[in-house]
Order: sequence, then structure tokens, then C-alpha cells
Amino acid sequence: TQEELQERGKAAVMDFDEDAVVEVAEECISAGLDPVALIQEGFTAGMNEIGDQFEQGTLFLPHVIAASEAMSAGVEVLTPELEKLSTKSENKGTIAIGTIEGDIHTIGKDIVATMLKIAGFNVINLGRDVPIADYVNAVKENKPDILGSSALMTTTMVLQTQVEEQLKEAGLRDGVKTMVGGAPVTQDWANKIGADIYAENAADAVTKCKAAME
Ligand code: HCB
Repeated sequence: TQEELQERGKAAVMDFDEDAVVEVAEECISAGLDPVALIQEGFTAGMNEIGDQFEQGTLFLPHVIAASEAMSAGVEVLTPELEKLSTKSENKGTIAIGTIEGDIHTIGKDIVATMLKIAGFNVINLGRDVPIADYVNAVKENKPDILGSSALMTTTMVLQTQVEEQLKEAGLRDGVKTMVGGAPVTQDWANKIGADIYAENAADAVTKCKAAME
């Protein structure tokens, strides 16, 4: 069942077992189960546990790296399947998204980018460790409807303020909606820095970006 598969997906990530993660992903496809739920309730739940154990000092960085490689391999198997879910409707709008300067965490941001693409947005993935000036240039050059940033650390989250400020300084802030997300980011933080959209996860990002385009 879907639940069993998710449990196995979570366990495989926590075991840093890339082969097992890939196997679960392949089974998801062959059994016609839900790849989005597998990513969210399975793989991501496993990564969160890894993060907690890393914080508690029971796991070390190589473990986190191994778990994230395993998860990424699973997401890679599922991505073509996800893209098939894509509604071939008209372009819903353009979104540029990247992980903020100083931050190399990409897994969540890439899931958000994929889900937005599936939902019919034209997505420009700016990558990771994106200098604030590059966000500003992306708005200047590509005129996206929404500019998203991802921050996974309390230390890099503060730079999301800079995106707001430098867009204002460049006179571009009114022409674009900003979205913030990442594990430490909250609705309160978004309100505080003046970001237009806070998304808790990829599904939330899709719902809120669609709403923002109406
Ligand atoms: Co990393 N790391 N890490 N890490 N890491 C965290 C983030 C800590 C919280 C772990 C901890 O201590 N508990 C911590 C940060 C503490 C803090 O806040 N200060 C931390 C640290 C400290 C570090 C290093 C500094 C460790 C070191 O070197 N000593 C280093 C960072 C170096 C740097 O960036 N300059 C580091 C490195 C790594 C890797 C490379 C080993 C690996 C990343 C691999 C990669 O991304 N390619 C990694 C990982 C995997 C994590 C944890 C375990 C999981 C992150 C993850 O992928 N989650 C994380 C612990 C945690 O977050 N609980 C830990 C799964 C995804 C699916 O969830 O939250 O990223 P997500 O994304 C969601 C959601 O937030 C939202 O939608 C996504 C999908 O649903 N969303 C957005 C995300 N971005 C959005 C943007 C939007 O606009 C809208 C929605």
C-alpha cells in the first residue's frame, strides 16, 4: 500500500541506502502509487529524522550527505513520473527560484521547482548559493511574476531580507511577488521582512503561487 511504501521510503533514507530508496521509487511507479506523497511523507520524513539526529549529535555530516544522496536518487527516479502528471495547460506564469547566498541546501528547493513546473509554471531554477545581486538581475532580465528564495539555515535566512531591500533599491520590488521558504522560515518571518508568500512545502507553494496569479 501507499503507507507501507512511504514507511519503507522513510526507513531507506534513514539507512542511507540509496539502492533501497531507488527500489522504493521504482515500485511506486510500477504499482501506480502517489509519487508526491512518497516524497513528502516518506523521503522527506526520513530526512527530517536525519536532521534531528544530526542536531542531537548522534549522526555526523557524512551520514547527512549519504542520506541526502539517497533521497536525491529517489527523487530523480520519480521526477519523469511527476512530469507526466503535468497539465499541458497554458503557461500560468514565470517563477524564478534559488537557494539563498551562503546556503547549499538544494533538495527542498528543487522539489518546489519541479512541483511548480508540473502545475504549469515556467520555472527558472537559479541554483544554490545564489548571490542577492543575482536575484535582482533575474528579475531585471526574466521579469518573473514570482521570485522565490529558499533558506535552510537560521544564519542564511536573514539574507532573505536583503532580497527585499535590494529589489526596492533597484526599483523592482513592485513588479514582482516574493516567496520565501525553507525549514526555519515561517509565516511570521515572511510578514516581518515583507515577503508576499510563505510556503511551508511544495504543495503549499503551488497553491499559493496559483492564488497569487489570480
Ligand atoms: Co544541512 N543543515 N548543513 N545539509 N541539513 C540542516 C538544514 C540543519 C537544520 C541540521 C541541524 O542542525 N538540525 C542545520 C542548520 C542549522 C541552522 O539553522 N543554523 C544544517 C547545517 C548546520 C549544515 C552545515 C553548515 C553542516 C556543516 O557543514 N557543518 C552544511 C551547510 C553548508 C552551507 O550551506 N553553506 C550542511 C550541509 C548539508 C548537506 C550538504 C549534507 C545536505 C544538503 C544536500 C543538498 O541539499 N543537496 C544537508 C541536509 C540534507 C540537511 C537536512 C538534514 C535536511 C534538509 C532537506 O533536504 N530536507 C537539514 C535538517 C532539516 O531541515 N530538518 C539539515 C528535505 C526537504 C524536502 O525539505 O525543508 O528543504 P526542505 O524543503 C521543503 C520546505 O521547506 C519548502 O518546500 C520543500 C519541499 O516540501 N521549501 C520552500 C523549501 N524551500 C522553499 C522555497 C520557497 O520559496 C518555498 C518553499
